[in-house]
Amino acid sequence: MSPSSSSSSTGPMGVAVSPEVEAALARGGAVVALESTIICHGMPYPKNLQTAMEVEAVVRENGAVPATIAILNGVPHVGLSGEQLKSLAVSGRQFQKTARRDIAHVVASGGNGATTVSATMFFAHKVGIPIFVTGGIGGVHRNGEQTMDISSDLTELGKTPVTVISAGVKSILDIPRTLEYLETQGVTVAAYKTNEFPAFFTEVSGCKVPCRVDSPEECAKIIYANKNLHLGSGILIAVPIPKEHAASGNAIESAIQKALKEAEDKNIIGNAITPFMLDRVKVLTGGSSLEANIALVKNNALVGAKIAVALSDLHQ
Ligand code: PSU
Ligand code: MN
Repeated sequence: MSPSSSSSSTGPMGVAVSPEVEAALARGGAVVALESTIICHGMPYPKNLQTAMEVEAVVRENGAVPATIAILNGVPHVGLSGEQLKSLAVSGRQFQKTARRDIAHVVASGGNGATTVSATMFFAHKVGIPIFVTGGIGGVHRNGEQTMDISSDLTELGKTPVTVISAGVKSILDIPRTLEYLETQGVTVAAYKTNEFPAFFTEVSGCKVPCRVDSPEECAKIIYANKNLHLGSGILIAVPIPKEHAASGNAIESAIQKALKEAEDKNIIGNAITPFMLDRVKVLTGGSSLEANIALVKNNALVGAKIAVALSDLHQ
């Protein structure tokens, strides 16, 4: 299925913004950016389409306009039509996973790109969207001190003033080092209604964060201060998985530990480790990791939309 162009026109920045998103931005309304790697590479069809549509619906129900971001036929799009969303979901891995380093190449070759957190932040900032919701961000991989496998999501957070709402990072990564790296990059890391940084499928990681926030309004004030001072860096708001899904989260966590041991025994390293881990975790949990993943993304969308509304109110 090849993506079709929508009524969006490509603006002077070479980015096509949908009419709905453009209108919301013009009136200073609440807009929430959403990434597309999670659709094309993170979930199977048709669950990915169903989730993408539900996440957009949650954003709308809470008073904000969703802006899913992807590169279609070489043109970065901010805000997708239902038809475009479907094309992404059906195409899946045919859309190239596009981080910051891949953007120029995908655009120059007229390709189709599913944007990761780093690339989505870049485009969100370019068009003036300050809030971005996802499931989990990339981080420092285990043994990252040797492999130097550190996600460009972390450097993007250091240099792009967009607030990312996520459920923390998966424990297949090195969470303490991920937090150290974010500190080095000058990223404000806040945990939502908790003192601990969550580990995606579970509420706990054993890592405390210095900043705790308890309401969307409190988050909005931090974002406002960051903007007023021209700090130029991003903010990560870590929202724990909802309690009712954390039980299955604990089972998933033990599957992760088992898969990590298997990877070590089999000496699986480098870029083979993430696909190996994700596949093993899915098999070992009988697919329940996917359901927990969907639940936490929708919860992040709810919190993110409320933050976007609170921020827009502060600006009025
Ligand atoms: N973590 C998840 N789910 C995801 C990703 C990360 O729990 O889908 C995706 C996001 O798009 C993120 C990217 O930006 O993977 C990070 O990839 P890498 O580690 O190659 O930087
Ligand atoms: Mn990497």
